[in-house]
Amino acid sequence: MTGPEAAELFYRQDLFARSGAAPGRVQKTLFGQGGVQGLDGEAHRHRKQMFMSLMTPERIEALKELTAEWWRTYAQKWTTMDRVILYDEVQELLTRAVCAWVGVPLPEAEAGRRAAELTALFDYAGSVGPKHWWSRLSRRRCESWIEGIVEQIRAGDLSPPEGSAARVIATWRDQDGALLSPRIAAVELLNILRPTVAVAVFIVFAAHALHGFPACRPKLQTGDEYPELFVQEIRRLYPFFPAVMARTRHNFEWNGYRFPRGRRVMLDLYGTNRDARAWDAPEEFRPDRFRSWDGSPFNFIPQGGGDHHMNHRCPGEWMTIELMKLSCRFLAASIEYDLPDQDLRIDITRLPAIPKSRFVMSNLRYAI
Ligand code: HEM
Ligand code: MYR
Repeated sequence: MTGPEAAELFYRQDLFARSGAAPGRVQKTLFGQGGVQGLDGEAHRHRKQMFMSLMTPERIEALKELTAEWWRTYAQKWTTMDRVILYDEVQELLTRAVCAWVGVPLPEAEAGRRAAELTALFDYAGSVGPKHWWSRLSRRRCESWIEGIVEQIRAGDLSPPEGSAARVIATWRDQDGALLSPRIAAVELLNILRPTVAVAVFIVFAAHALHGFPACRPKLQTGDEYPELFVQEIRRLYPFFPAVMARTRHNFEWNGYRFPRGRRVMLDLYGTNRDARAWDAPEEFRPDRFRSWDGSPFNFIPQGGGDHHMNHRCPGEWMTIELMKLSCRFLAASIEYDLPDQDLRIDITRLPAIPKSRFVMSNLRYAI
């Protein structure tokens, strides 16, 4: 299904459920089993509250400060390198920032390996063959790593700060008053670590757009308003999370279509964001269109639609926007770089789609 009207239908909980909706291969890589994505009704709302409680302005501000610090450290390192592959570097940078933010210790010697494993969960989730198996293996490794952390917290051997995601999740009680099993707590903590590293995809898209639309660069260097417009247009137009899935709860009819009970239904996020019923010149990159966007929860849904608390809409949406704004400003205002010859075309044969070259920069200049 595609378009705003279909999106509104898809988020009706009397008609659609999430339990058993995600294919097994996606659960064994991207999502994990037993996490919030597959819950319905009251169990979902209670678990969702755990995520939403981590998204206060103060907590998001703390993540921004940590991330800005790592941008500065990495930029200094990049000035000494011949070629910087932005996609790979930003995965590692975000891994360091988000581990510190959630309260998971990341020894220096492990940072590269953990970044690669967290990346494999989303970067190869849509692959088949050896990459798919590497994604599954990474899921097992990530879950045992984080399960160990949860157990250390519960045993009192590790004490992450009050309000940090590791502490909130390790001590969260489900509706029946029981702690989450260590495995499910790990799946949920990974539901924060993995997608935060995945913001690297959007940051590479932002670098790509800065190159393709150079008139945007000076506007990102000054003022507070433009970065938000620019970031929203990137989230609207670049291809990332293609579709979400649910299952019908009953037989019903809608707009002349018959929906049999138990049928798997996909909502096209990518197409809805470019639907001509909601957007003028939908294929054009025009950040200014967001000055007059109506704020509908169903026409602009790169991270799902509906309500953040009541539906499955992404709880990390504000975090994503803030991390992107910060990163766009840094790319536009704090560093200068050249682009060596490379293939910048977006490779739409992979999931997520990224520029074929992974965005290579050279001769990077950074004045502290
Ligand atoms: C759910 C996209 C970043 C945590 C979702 C959904 C999408 C999505 C499409 C499903 C919506 C639905 O089923 O209706 C993205 C994209 C991101 C991103 C493209 C960019 C990298 C984040 C971040 C977090 C996060 C930074 C960190 C907290 C989650 C969780 C869910 C979710 C926990 C499940 C929510 C639920 O089932 O109620 N995301 N997300 N995501 N996202 Fe994100
Ligand atoms: C997340 O990690 O939850 C957010 C970003 C991940 C995007 C991954 C895109 C590939 C999805 C493959 C499964 C598609 C299901 C229709």
